[in-house]
Amino acid sequence: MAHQWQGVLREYADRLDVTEATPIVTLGEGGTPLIPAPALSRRTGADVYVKFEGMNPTGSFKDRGMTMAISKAIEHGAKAVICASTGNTSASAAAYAAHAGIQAVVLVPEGKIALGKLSQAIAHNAELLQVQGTFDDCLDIARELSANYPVHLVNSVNNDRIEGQKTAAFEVVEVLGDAPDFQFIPVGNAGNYTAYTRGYTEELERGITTKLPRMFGFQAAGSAPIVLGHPVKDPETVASAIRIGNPASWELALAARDATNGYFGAIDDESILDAHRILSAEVGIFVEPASAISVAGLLERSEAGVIPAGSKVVLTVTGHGLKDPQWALRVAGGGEVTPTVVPVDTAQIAGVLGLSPSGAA
Ligand code: AN7
Repeated sequence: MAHQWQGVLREYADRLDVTEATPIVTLGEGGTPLIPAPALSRRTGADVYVKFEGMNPTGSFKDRGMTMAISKAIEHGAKAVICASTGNTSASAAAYAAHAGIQAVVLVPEGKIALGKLSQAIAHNAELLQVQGTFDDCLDIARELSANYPVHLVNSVNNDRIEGQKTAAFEVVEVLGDAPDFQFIPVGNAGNYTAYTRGYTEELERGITTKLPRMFGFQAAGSAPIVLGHPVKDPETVASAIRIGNPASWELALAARDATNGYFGAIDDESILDAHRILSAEVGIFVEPASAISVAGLLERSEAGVIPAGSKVVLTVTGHGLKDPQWALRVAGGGEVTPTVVPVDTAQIAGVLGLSPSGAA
């Protein structure tokens, strides 16, 4: 029988706070591919791999943390969970709560989350409220509700989320045999940046690896509080997943940066969409805009001369392109792709394709 991946709580039971008393709620998350990206290696002179987290059950890395957060919530007797979300956390919370048979409540900024993610939360029967404010407003309210009402908070301020998410670093190390030289990652609340740093640090402490990767995190230019050094009141970017003005794990992320000789940078929206096109067209991996910022960050840092030739580089791409697909139809500089319409006529279609007959048979 083929081996079936057991989900991160079972696969890494010895590395997580999971006991006999923990009811394991899993959809088989983790075990995602680490894909060599020769096109990006050629562009940068580095040895580049893409950790494709869109391959998780709900299409984002959030599932690694959600299996842990929902399992622990139920262990503690929770009957309902709550989160604020730019979309992916709510999709994941809704799916895992549905699987466990408990209620999920999700607060999202009105009109600001991708349709695929909204559809997921609704499909999985979450109580979804669109708040007339930003993600940061939603998180403040979710924290207040969880402090005063019987709803268990599953945002990444809950350490169980970070614990589950650190398993992605374990998987990278298993495949590469050591930590990479650089780990590139999108940053919103900086929970995942914190989680990868924790995972790599634990591997070093266990003597499995010889070094920590330099943790390179990227925010969208219109939503770059960590880079600017102050909260952003009205964050704006096409990368709706990381439209976050006051990151919850800000302090932890600065400590992680300092511990790894890391870096935080900002990338403008056009460069994010350019990187999205490169990753789609040259590597064959379809991601949502927030995830493409890892690629944009590598190209920008490579151009700046910071990435030595031959460096081992891992780009984590956090969410699937099918969640927010319309960006693929945008042409660089503006305008939309409209596929050519043709009649049911082989010769005409060959003509449109510029094909000449391949000769007599
Ligand atoms: C695709 O869903 O915050 O820096 O509420 O969906 O750990 O916040 C999503 C974040 C990167 C940033 N890429 O991760 C939410 C939410 C994608 C994301 C991030 C998010 P963090």
